[in-house]
Amino acid sequence: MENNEEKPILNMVNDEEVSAVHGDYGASQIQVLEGLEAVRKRPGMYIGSTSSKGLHHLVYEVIDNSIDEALAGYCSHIEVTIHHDNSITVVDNGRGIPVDMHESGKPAIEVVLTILHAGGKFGGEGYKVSGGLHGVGVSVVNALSTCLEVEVKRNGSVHKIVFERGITSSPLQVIGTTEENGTKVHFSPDPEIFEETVYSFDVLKHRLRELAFLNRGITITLSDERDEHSEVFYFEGGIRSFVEHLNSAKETIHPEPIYFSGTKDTTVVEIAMQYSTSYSENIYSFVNNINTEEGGTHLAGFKIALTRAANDFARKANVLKSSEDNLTGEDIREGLTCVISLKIREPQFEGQTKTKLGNSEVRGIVDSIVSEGLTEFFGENPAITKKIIEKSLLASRAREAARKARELTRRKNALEISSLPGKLADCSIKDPMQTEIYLVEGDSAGGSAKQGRDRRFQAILPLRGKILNVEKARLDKILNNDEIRTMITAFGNGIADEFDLEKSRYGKIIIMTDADVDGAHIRTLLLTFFYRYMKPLIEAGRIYIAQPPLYLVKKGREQWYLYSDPEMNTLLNRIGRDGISVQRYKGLGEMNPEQLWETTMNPEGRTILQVHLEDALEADSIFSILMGDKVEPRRNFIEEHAKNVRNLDI
Ligand code: 0RA
Repeated sequence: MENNEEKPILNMVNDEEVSAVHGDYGASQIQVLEGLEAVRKRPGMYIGSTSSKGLHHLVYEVIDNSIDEALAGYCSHIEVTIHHDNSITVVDNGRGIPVDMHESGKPAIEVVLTILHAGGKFGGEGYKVSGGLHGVGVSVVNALSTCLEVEVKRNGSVHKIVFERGITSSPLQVIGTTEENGTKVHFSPDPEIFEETVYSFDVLKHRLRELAFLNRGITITLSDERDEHSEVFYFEGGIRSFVEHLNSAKETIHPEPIYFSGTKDTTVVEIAMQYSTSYSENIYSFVNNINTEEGGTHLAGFKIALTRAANDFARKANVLKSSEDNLTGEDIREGLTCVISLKIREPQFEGQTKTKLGNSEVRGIVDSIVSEGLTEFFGENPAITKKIIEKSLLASRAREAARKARELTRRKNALEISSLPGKLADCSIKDPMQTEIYLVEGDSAGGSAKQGRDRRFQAILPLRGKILNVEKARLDKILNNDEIRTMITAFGNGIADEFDLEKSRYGKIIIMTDADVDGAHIRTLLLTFFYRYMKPLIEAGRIYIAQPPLYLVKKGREQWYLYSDPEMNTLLNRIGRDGISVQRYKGLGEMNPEQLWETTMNPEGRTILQVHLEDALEADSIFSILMGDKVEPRRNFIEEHAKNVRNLDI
């Protein structure tokens, strides 16, 4: 998949089928059919998966071609429509896919749509930005659609061609005249291929908005015919607007994002950055519109340059005395939100998920563009720069205090005979892969859980009251919080940059709180803490949420536990209300140890929800909104999501 060899896309089809479709056929047709069949046999190889993710990937694959047209300067508008039947239309006003005859004897458009990677061979030089991680081209979308129709407006005519499961069913013909240029692709994902064929407006919206941020000046429209609504994404400021959006729930320390850009040879670099009063670092880097989650040379170049420029300024301004150590990069990045976007000719993607940029020349290019840009900005904006440096100094002092606090915790642990917290009821099995720890709200529920558990593999840690909101505190203060220290010791992994997944004392960490607002709040506080300081636990899928029942329903000798209001309604509708008694559980404490075991803790019958970190960008924004300083975004978020709240108990 990595090479750009021309690969045909269908495997083996009997001769009758071939001639039925093509009439006369030659070797090249058979090749096409072989290639298509390969895509249909192993779709995961080409689009990652056949889940909902793969389904949405089809849309990105088509749009990427339109974005390429835009980057080449020929396209300004892209319209995406989700139809009633979950088919998709993408319309752009680019040059239109070429329709002239190709040397194979087929129209170029037919080659583009039936041969893998053929797109770039028809003048699509520029930056082949396409492809997200897969970048296989529209021919793959064609192979995986029951029907795909393309209309091209080009050279004064409207041309149309239709395919079924990748095979040409109606050859290219002219169906009208036009003054315009552009391409319209309509496709219906094949339910024989995809496990899920329903499109999510929100998922598409997220990526389309991101593309509009990353490619300034393009207008992208997303319309949903299923409920007749649409949104338009156009950002005058490009990645500056992106940073403003990311910081919308944060208190910023300077009014506008700092922005600079530069081009070296064929590499285009753009950076927008803005500091907020928060304590987290949020840098998102993109190469050819792909989120380079694992970083790489561009990110390294940025960090080196920022650290150097900030220290230079601090020394010159005498904020940092000659006797004092340099500020560390981490100190300087505290509270920084930054988007780095590169467009490069031949990106080398490395790493586990192929999202780490490997091109070594890029490090120096980004370093020099950032150095130049920042030195100029710092020189022209001394007041803002002082604020940034002062914040870094505070971060540096807090880091030193945190180091001492950590050392103290470590030494104390080494001295104490049993270093585990007294509140922890540990399990007897030591192999972490077999064990789990319940974080339980309150001492009384903690008591029930301790009695109800299977002590061989289940540990219980009762948490008293609300834990600290880590969104509003630096590490030194966080380490002084009892509940948090207890968790760190019990888990055994350490925290922040010292976190080590290998040292886990438990395989699962299960949050068990009451099904009311307080419980939800405690759960969010815990998740915020894990997200900011123990992220690998979430990434490894080790964090779970227990699902205690909401109701106990009794009728005669029978009884049922119900876990949601819809379940309750179904039950009431089916059996009626006669002769039944309903007990609404207000808190875990109302259950006796046996009930708690039976309904919530016994692996044989319980349901636990695994916490996923699908999209760090989204997660960061939600935690900032829910836990940060600004009231307005929080109110908006809650209003917007109130309809999804299942059991609000105030
Ligand atoms: C190949 C070559 C050229 C454009 C395209 C493909 C193209 C593909 C798609 C898919 C959706 N929209 C598209 N727009 C363009 C270059 C054409 C030229 O040189 O005129």
